[in-house]
Amino acid sequence: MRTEVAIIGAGPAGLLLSHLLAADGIDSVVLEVRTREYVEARIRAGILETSTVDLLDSVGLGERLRREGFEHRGIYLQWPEERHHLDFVDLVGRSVWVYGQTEVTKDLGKARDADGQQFCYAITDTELHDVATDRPHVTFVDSDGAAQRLDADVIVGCDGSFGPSRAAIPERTRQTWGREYPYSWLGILADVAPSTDELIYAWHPDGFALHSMRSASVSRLYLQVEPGTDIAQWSDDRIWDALAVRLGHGQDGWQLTPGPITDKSVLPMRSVVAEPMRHGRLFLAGDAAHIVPPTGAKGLNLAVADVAVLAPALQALLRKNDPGPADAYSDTALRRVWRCTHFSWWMTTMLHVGPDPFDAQLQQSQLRWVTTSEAAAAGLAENYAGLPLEL
Ligand code: FAS
Ligand code: PHB
Repeated sequence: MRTEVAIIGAGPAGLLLSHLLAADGIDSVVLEVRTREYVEARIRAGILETSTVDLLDSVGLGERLRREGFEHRGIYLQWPEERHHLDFVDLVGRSVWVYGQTEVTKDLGKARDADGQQFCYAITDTELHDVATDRPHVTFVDSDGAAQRLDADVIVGCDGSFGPSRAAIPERTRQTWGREYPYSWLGILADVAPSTDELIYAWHPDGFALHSMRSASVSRLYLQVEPGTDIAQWSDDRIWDALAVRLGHGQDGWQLTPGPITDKSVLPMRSVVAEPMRHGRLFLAGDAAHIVPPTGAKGLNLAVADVAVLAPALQALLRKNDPGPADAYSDTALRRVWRCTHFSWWMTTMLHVGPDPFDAQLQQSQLRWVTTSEAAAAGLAENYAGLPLEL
């Protein structure tokens, strides 16, 4: 098999990259270890920044998003006895959209099918070869058990935090920064109408809680729990009771309405940044290069921003023989990666409680500052809703 760009991973980064490359007439093959059904059903992110929505719109992927998604002006920050709305539109002129990553992935898959995109799902034994040469290739075993080789001009690792691409960059040239946060998120999906019009991020002595949503009849909520929490220890009643306490049920007449939980999982909280995001003819995009804690709703949006910069760089390299943008890709992408890594850390450390009461005092002061100072609120709004695709 031969193609111009071999894309490893059919998550948002890989699918959107293949779509952007096709718009420039560049051929790609997408390789994916899971089945398509599994990838499209994987419950993950829920918030799209303005830049992401504008990009999806520009490539014909905004219609269902704008029909079925929810445009939000901002978020609520909450702590015991207080709840404050930050209006991003008033603060920085940008809104955010609630539209599940599952839906983005389905929309991308449908658009790629219409384009005749070549996919290889349910593969195994993915290996990258000769990435430092101008004739790189990928070997793998296809879903029929046949050994395959895909020759390409370029390989892009969009294979997430556990894929092989990051390790294909030699140790001697790779630098990785990381932080494990001392807490995890217990996330639930529930068949119940959201009890709020916009997201509530709540600080509470018992722990952080977040009320998000997926539709008018499906809510998405999270609780701070200990790392390594056994989900079996959390009955549905215990989850709803903890959410009610932390989100302020009964405060100023507000009620949290529980409902049937249809999915629950525990998500570790960590930051990872791997530099560089390019080695020879191998480029990394999305979670393959960086992981952020979901508190800032940045993961999916960063993956989009990476490929929005990478696609034109590959077009310049492969169509105009201009290596400049590709040579600049890693530094360009990493400026936004580090900005989002900082913001995700800032939101996470502001809202998650730990054993030290001094930290709790700092957090409450920070929350009061962000909800009373327009300058501080604009800083949060700019990072949450308003970053341009390229910094
Ligand atoms: P993805 O991980 O989505 O896609 C990588 C793809 O590569 C996967 O389909 C994988 O199967 C495939 N792959 C891996 N190894 C391979 C191999 N050897 N060969 C071929 N294919 C291979 N972000 C938020 O903003 N908010 C959230 O609430 C949120 N929740 C999350 C919950 C979980 C459990 C996880 C893991 C992540 C969450 N994220 C969240 C972050 C998430 O949305 C990512 O940022 C987003 O999926 C990034 O997209 P990709 O870079 O495409 O990586
Ligand atoms: C979600 O809806 O899954 C979500 C929203 C905002 C976050 C994290 C997750 O910060």
